[in-house]
Amino acid sequence: MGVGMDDLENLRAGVLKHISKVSDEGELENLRLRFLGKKGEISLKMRELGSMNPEQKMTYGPLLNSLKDEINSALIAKKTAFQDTALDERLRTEWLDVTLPGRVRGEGTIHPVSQVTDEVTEIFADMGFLVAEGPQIESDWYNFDALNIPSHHPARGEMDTFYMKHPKNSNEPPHVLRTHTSPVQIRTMQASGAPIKVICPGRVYRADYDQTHTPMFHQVEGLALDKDITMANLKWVLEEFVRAFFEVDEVELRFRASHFPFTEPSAEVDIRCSWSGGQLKVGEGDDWLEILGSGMVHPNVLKAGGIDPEKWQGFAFGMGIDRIAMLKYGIPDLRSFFDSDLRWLKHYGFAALDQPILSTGLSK
Ligand code: 2U9
Repeated sequence: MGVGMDDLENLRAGVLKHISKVSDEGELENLRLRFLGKKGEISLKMRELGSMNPEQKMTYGPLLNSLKDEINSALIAKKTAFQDTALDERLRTEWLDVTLPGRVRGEGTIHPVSQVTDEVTEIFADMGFLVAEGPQIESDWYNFDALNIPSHHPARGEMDTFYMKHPKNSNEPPHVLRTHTSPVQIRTMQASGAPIKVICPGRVYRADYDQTHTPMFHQVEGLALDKDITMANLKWVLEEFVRAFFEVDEVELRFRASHFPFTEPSAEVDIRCSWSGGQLKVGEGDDWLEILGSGMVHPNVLKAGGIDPEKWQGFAFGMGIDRIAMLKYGIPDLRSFFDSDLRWLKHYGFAALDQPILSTGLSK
């Protein structure tokens, strides 16, 4: 007979002592297996009950059961104590001072080109113009022929075009970096037909470099086609634009006859201004400042866009976004726009939430 009263008492004292001495949950689990696991000491003793007579069973059965319960409770109590200690330790070490001020992060600024593009877009949107965009690498046809600039036309030479590498043995003329955003209007005419009111802002490329020219710059061009659009509509739209853009009540525009292959008649547009004190004031003074080119769309250009010049007519205009940004915000050198100098951006850039609120007053 492997079970005696003293045995059980010794076993009990030994197990409880072991439990009291363990130092972590892993050791505690090992103890549980050692005493209560399938082949644990208590389990083996339980098994011995099978070979006892009924009287012994009556005595030792309940004793073993209560010893098992006692050990179980001691294990659980110890486990709970470990978990409480661990939680206390976490609460002591893992804390956060929610009253601390946040870390200040350097904020970027909106580039004047982006700001002015948004301003121009908002003003023309107010007059019902949609925005269209297109590829910066264009075929020779979209950049020149469609705009009434056939091969050997002198305007091709004047545009300082960047040509893409020509594929070997190709009879096609090379693609170009677009020299104006006009191809976007051709594509828009082809895609949507007339009537149309769009502006096309974007990057354009010409091989030129000095204080007022960079090989990449930004243009916005506009196109309005309908049955009865005239230069009077052009004049009104441009006046509204200049008034809203330069944020002045009165403006005076001067249309000077000019020549562009894509418009007939064509006009360059100047605004009345003064430069007193070196600062530009629009709408007053005796000076004139050229800000854009414009005209009535040439019938050949309408045809290239798939539009019948017998039915539709309209105006187009174009201006340099960088140029009007320089004028409005007093930035002297165009080259500085593309230097990525953070000090320049901090000085001339706009706060991210400084959304333009320019409008023609039409929607008020
Ligand atoms: C289509 C038809 C006509 C766009 C036009 C100008 C006049 C013009 C210059 C201003 C300064 C280019 O950035 S700049 O150097 N642009 O003078 N642009 S009319 O005429 C178009 C365009 C597209 C289908």
